[in-house]
Amino acid sequence: MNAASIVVDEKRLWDDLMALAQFGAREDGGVCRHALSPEDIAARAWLIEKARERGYGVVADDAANLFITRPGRDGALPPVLAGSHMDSQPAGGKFDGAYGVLAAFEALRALDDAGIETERPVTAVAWTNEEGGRFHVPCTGSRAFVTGKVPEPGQIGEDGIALADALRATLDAAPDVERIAPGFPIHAYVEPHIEQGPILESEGLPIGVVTGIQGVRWFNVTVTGEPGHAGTVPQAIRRDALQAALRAIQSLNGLMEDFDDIVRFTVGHVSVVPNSPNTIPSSVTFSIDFRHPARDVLDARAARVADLIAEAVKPCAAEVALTTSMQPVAFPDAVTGAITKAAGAAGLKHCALASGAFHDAAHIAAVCPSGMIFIPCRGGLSHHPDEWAEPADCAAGARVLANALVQLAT
Ligand code: HGY
Ligand code: MN
Ligand code: MN
Repeated sequence: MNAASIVVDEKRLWDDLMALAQFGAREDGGVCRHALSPEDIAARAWLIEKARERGYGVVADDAANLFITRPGRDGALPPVLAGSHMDSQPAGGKFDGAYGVLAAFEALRALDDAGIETERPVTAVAWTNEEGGRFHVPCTGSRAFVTGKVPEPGQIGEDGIALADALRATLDAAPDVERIAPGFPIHAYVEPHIEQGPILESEGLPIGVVTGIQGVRWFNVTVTGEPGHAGTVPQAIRRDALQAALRAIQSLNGLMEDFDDIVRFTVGHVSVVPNSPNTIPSSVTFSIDFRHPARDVLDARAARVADLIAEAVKPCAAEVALTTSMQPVAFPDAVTGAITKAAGAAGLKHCALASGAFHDAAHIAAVCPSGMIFIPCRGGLSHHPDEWAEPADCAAGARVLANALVQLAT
């Protein structure tokens, strides 16, 4: 039986995707499954049970990354990993992250069904807190795996709970899952994911072979002014933190201007204190998400952010913290080639494309040859309740993954 003939079970995968979407289901059809939340804990328990039904090994590390392993002929060899994340955006969809974890799990079952034995173990992984929706430093799990320790365990989530406490509660909820330290040798990593962009759908292609991921800089900015009565304090002496923040964002728009439309600059999170219509804002916190494929552009513009904000907010003050920095990554031929070969063997049209979104693969690429498989999503829409992928495309991506895993694990 060769890898090209692997058949995944489209219905089994689709049923799993719809079942996982129930954990944190929103009334509008989307998903809100914050990292380490009760919904995430329940989803993990659901997946652990399915893995045990198959006799796969299940372990979790200190960052609550979940590893589900199908044995290979030589258990001493570093495994090939495949997966993504199960946490979602607050108004997220059914497929971002979830597809990658379940496509990897389906690939393990497809290898069972095809009676294929690999040389190396093959492991499906669910990384913790990729999105950063609750704990604002994203990719907690994949960073922990690469560095050997949980990043910023003291960071406080949107709900006031510290990351370390949320991790402990999650791990304690599955006491029978063996615990390991973060990080172990892996041979290769493949992350299946929806494209979160329009290219594959507009080109009518079921598979994207991802060439790399653009770089990212996240900042957290706190502007401090003076509270006061909206009806009595003269404009001339106000230190209005919100007006100052608006000036800063306007200046940042100038810094991030790009006639080639390659720069991606977003202020997506703003909080105002005391957030009352008739009180002058005393403090405003806002996020900066800045992305670009070229490191020199990232470095040059990121270096100017703090000074530009300090000038723009006067007479208010500002604190600017760089909270996330991901360098652009290019995936090696060893993995992109295996994915391309797998797509060809499955008779699936495909193209090479870069990822505008970041993924755990951006970190894992630092410790082993990594790559990604994209499938189309409707209208390129993601980070939205209406996010959608077709069952046939979900299955096609899992089939390419299974074939690529056999190549990489043998
Ligand atoms: O923000 C991102 O690029 C990813 O989807 N979390
Ligand atoms: Mn994702
Ligand atoms: Mn996402």
